[in-house]
Amino acid sequence: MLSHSSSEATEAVLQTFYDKLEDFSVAPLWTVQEDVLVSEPKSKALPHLWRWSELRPQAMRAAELVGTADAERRVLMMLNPGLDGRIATTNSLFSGLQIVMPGETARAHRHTPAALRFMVDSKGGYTTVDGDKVPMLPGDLILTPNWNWHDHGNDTDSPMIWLDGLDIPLVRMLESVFFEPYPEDVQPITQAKDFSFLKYGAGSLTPAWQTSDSSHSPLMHYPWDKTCEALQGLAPATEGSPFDGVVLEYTNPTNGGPAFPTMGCHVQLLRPGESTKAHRHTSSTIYHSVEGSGHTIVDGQKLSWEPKDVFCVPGWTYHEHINASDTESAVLFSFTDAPVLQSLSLLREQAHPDGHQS
Ligand code: 1HN
Repeated sequence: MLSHSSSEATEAVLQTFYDKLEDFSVAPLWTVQEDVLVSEPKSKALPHLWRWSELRPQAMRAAELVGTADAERRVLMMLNPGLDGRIATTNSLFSGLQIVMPGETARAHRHTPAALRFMVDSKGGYTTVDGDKVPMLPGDLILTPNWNWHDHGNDTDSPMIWLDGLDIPLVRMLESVFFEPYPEDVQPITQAKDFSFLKYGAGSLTPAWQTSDSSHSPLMHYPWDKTCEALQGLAPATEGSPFDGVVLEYTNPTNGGPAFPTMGCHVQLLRPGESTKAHRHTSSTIYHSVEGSGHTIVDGQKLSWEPKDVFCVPGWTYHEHINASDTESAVLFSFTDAPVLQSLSLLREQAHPDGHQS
């Protein structure tokens, strides 16, 4: 008859054996089994909020001290306080605040991590993405996909400041980072201005003479006026999601998929006084409040946001949003690693059993 056997060795004998195993670059699974096969994930990343009122002066100070000739990119990285100095805002996502001063350029380069830019403060300026000069006004979302050449320029008289979002912690973990500087500081413009928007920006009217098979959205520019119009038009007509209010995804216009294979982008409107139900999902999210004030309760912790603040929700943490104003709508932009989890069959979502956290 087969049966489970019990251990006979003493602690001392076991320890000697475990020490000996190190000589062969092996280790017993059974002593760490509970750290590996956890009943559910527990992110090391902490819920955290970065205040615009604190970060903007630091970005301006960085611009006084460091030129774009010396810094490839003048970015203040938002490092999660739970991740021991890792270049990461959540386990898999990165966010930073980038500043380009009047007259400056940030030279052309390309890399395998994909990047998004959400414009926070500017009177204009641009990013050129593979020869397409994309204008950048506040609230605009700009994509610079994996291995696309990109350089930034400020041809206005006021600073440009934006939120950078990258999948760099994931790409580093997969040991797939490649980087290449462009041979010149600035790449040539080879397309009509804002070409991807001309070609794909009409949403449900897409070019019929060719098919797009790229893994990322071919649209590099989602201008704020369109986003705003969509939100304002829809909000009075629908309840939206119980967890996110009126939430829209920035989709690939050719197939309805996410902006990137590694990152999805959303914008959501919370009506005056609206408070959502709590849920959690294995994907992590970085939020930026575009307008309005409110709070998000993450794992029982209240993060109070003002316009232009940034905060993160680690994976598998309950979260719910509250618009604190009785008169104004609040709008949150966010990006998530959900497309990665989705494509690997690892995306799980769960509503809070009581609707709200206590
Ligand atoms: C990068 O290349 C940019 O191209 C922005 O503007 C932020 C953060 C980490 C690594 C590379 C950019 C970045 C970055």
